[in-house]
Amino acid sequence: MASQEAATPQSQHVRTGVEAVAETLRGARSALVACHVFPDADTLGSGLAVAIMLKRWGVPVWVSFAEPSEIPSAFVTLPGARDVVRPDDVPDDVDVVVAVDSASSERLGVLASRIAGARETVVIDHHRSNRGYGTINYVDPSADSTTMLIARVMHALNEPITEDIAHCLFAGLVTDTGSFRWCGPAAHLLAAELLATGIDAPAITRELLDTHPFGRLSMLASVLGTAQLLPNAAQGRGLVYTIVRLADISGIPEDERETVVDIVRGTGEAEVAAVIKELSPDRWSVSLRSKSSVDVAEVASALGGGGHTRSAGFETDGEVEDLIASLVRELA
Ligand SMILES: [Mn+2]
Repeated sequence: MASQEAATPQSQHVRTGVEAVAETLRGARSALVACHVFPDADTLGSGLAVAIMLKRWGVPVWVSFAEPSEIPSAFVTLPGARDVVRPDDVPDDVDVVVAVDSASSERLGVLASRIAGARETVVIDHHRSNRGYGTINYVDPSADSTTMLIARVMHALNEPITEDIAHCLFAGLVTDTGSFRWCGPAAHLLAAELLATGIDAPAITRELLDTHPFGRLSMLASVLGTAQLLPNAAQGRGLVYTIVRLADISGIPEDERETVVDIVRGTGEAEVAAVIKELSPDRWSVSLRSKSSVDVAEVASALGGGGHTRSAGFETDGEVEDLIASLVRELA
């Protein structure tokens, strides 16, 4: 049967749902597990959990992400993180591509090119903007993290969630829910299941969310000192924003700037928070957060990005003043 399947071209029929994912993973002869660029704990936790399972089955598997070239230091203690390979080290002829937590194939960077050569592409994601670029799509925007969907795949497979897998799944769960501040009962139920395996949840959380280099303190001092409040923006509900310039993060890991928005969005006078990050001169990546009434996914989509209702983003070129003006316009 395997030799017949080897000749099968990319499937014509697109299938959806957890059972189709389970079936496809069962039939995988080799796999590339593709995480999104500038990976977070949800994409890496999801990818590493799938890889641990496939390895257990004896399936050759490579976990990779396109950018940056090194795994961020906060994630090196995730089980299997040291086996993550660079895109160039992934063989050309993998059987199945599994894309995790990536709303579009563009989010896979150079790894997106591997989809064309694969027999099947499995997309597992919880972003509402995901249109399903796989041959098998399991997209559920009601899930609080992609690792929740991975847990459901494992349940469908009757695959035991061992401590190493639980560690990976918890990493995505605790970070994407803001330490369980924005999530439903299913997230808490999964947390209970994962904790029962014996993982050290406080240590995992501390490593992922509460550990930063000393240099972050002066970065915050400079960045937060220039924050602006526009109380009339967003129909009078308020916008607070700050800019993180490249000079602000010199000497500290780039991913430290991702933590700025969590501080800025605590501003009581603003429904919407934005952190405008300088990627290169006149190239910006913008993180948006809202509290309760503004759909920032819609705002980000209008500006060329995407995301979730309360957490979204986009990238753009040009003068930062123009960027702020268009953001205010979209919020009006
Ligand atoms: Mn996620």
